[in-house]
Amino acid sequence: MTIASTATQQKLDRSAPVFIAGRRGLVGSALWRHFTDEGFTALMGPSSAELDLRDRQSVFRWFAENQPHTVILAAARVGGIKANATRPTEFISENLRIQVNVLDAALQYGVQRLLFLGSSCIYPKAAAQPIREDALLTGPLEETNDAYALAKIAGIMQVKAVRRQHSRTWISVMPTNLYGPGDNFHPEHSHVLPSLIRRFHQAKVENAPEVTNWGTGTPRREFLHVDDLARACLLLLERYDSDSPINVGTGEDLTIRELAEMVASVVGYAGGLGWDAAQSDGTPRKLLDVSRITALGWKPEIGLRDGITGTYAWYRSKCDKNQK
Ligand code: GFB
Repeated sequence: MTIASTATQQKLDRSAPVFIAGRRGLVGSALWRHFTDEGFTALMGPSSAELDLRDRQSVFRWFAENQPHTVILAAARVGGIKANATRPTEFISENLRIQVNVLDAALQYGVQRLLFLGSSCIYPKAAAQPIREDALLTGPLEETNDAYALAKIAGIMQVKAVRRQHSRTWISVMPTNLYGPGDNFHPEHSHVLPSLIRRFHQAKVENAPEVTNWGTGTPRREFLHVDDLARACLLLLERYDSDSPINVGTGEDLTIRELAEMVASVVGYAGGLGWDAAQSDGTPRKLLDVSRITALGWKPEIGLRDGITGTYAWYRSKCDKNQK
């Protein structure tokens, strides 16, 4: 697949209304911080209580009243491996409804620039590593998150269909596993990095001799700080225009065991590490090929250890506040 024609140069008007759907989430809040720092003065981000994106009528009414110029669709039902594996019905149904409502309304109300966020789990389980964008739909998906992945693939297809039929500059962006301040630290439903931060912190406070993590510790994952993703999103809105989704990651991965050791060291937990192999490992490896986005001039700025240190500080500040 050629990428020669995908680079574009269209600076966004900083005073035009930009709708960040999912503004309270991990990604949406990072987008809000970055776009504010970059001088955007008309950001819009109703909470889910103010606007339920699963409700088609409310979404159309909101677009009619607010007329956004640009849309970033960062709203989704998300979760870690266990949430995905045990709640596939909600993951497919809610994500499809959110996407179809927002994309249909954006089409009807003339939104020219739109960025749809997916996930690296859209690629086949056995995709060659690092995973290139053209691996999409070349093989079966990882079973623990196939419902979520299929919803995201449907979103990519809808973006592509609108581009083809209505000539809008809409794009799809596929980030690797994300983390950072504002993450969900739920012990069962969250992703691995916030789970480990919470578990090691608790073990340190309670002087626990050992901590047990899920799976074998052998799967490999790539982790991107959400502030690096936010920078990538603005750059892509201004510089990328193609039917193909584009990957965003660091290009480096590590085993879950290595990640656990790093989190334990940042938190200051000195006890032992155990593994519960009865829990799913999920996909064995999921490293993205990031040559397309790096060719556009973006690279990650926050190293994993520094990113975990900042995220742990954020978690501590929330814990301390809740205890007061
Ligand atoms: O972050 P995670 O849930 O997401 O799990 P996935 C990554 C790996 O960490 C798996 C292991 O091998 C887990 O078994 N792990 C070890 C843990 N301890 C824990 C723990 O305490 N909590 C969690 N959550 N994992 C998700 C997908 O897959 O990644 C989503 O289900 C989405 O669809 C998301 O794509 C980014 O990378 O396995």
